[in-house]
Amino acid sequence: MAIERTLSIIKPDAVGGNHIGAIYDRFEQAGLRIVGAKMLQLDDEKAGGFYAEHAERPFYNDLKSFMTSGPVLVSVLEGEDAIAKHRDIMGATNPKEAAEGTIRADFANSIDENAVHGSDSAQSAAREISYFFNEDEVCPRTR
Ligand code: RTP
Ligand code: MG
Repeated sequence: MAIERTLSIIKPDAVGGNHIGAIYDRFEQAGLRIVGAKMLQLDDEKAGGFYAEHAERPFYNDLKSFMTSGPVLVSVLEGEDAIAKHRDIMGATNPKEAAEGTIRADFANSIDENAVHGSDSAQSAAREISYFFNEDEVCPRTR
């Protein structure tokens, strides 16, 4: 299995709920390494550009409002099969449909405020990592 990188966001509801440590623990327990991290207050333009693929969807404005409602923690996670592994431990978009023990089942309240984001493909991961991080802000592990 290939070593991959994926972009993770702990969304404003989970940052506000004080769940950063619990969610990072899930990543590390799953064998994912945090190789980049920063806390950001997004504005409408930065959140909108990130979710540009959803610009025509009815929930786009609500999604931007939510994502700018408080700080987010953006991280680059690295590990074997990291993109799919991260999506697995996040759980389904709608927490009501998320499998038991997943991050969204345990920390999200609704489909609109669902605690975390994870890249959904290698192509998205590459775009999303470079959207938030310069190359020198991602630190490969040396030990
Ligand atoms: P994300 O991008 O945030 O990781 O979530 P996802 O891949 O599981 O879901 P996606 O289809 O990319 O949708 C992005 C975010 O938009 C909101 N959404 N609302 N009301 C709806 O039908 C609906 N569908 C999507 C969710 O908050 C989702 O996380
Ligand atoms: Mg998505």
